[in-house]
Amino acid sequence: MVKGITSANLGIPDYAKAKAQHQAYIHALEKCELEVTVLEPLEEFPDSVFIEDTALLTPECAIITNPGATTRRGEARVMRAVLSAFYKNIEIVKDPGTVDAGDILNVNTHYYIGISERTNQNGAYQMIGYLEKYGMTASTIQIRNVLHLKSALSYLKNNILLVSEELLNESQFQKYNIIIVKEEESYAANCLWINGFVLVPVSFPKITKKIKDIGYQVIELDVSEFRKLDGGLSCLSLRF
Ligand code: CIR
Repeated sequence: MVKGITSANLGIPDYAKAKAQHQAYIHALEKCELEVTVLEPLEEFPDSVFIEDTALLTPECAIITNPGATTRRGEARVMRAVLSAFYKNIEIVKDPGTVDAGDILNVNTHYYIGISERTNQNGAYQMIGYLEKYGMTASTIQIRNVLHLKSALSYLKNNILLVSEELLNESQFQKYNIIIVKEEESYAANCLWINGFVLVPVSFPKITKKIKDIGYQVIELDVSEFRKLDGGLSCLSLRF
């Protein structure tokens, strides 16, 4: 993973530290009462630890993406075999469409798809087609300044949306109870609601307090080594 893609100027990840942080992340998922399957590392794909980008998992089907970074394409191919153990219905995004599932935010049966440097219009159309085939809905949102849509927001259930300032005015989000993530804490916009717990990156006291104040049990996790590769909390797992 130390050779993963990055736009951050935070240095090369410390591998031993990253492994320890990954282990703590797995324990946190288990604490949230999830059963965790840990896959074998793919040494030839340094970004494969960011597994969230390779597939969208819905209650009805798994959709394998076609990652926007060419060095990540092979990760999605591996996921097809992995997911066939869990899913009967598997769909695949194909060229010229590209999608990183880090660009897709799920709220109930709706999916918001960020159009980004990684996810293009064609990929989004394919996604929408698959989601509608299985009775779900989707819409697109143009994003700027962040890698993925979910780098800038998280859905915390109960109609609560955590949104960083740049997406505040998005008309599609006005129906939610919005918690604003200020610019200086923008990395913490990527949180993870799981079974009443919220996983939050450490060292973001303002947003941590706001989440605690609404009554959620917060688990703070250090993911500094993954941040060095533009990764956040949600990217390190696929939940279903
Ligand atoms: C990449 O650039 O693809 C990885 N280094 C980081 C991916 C992070 N994934 C995510 O936010 N869903």
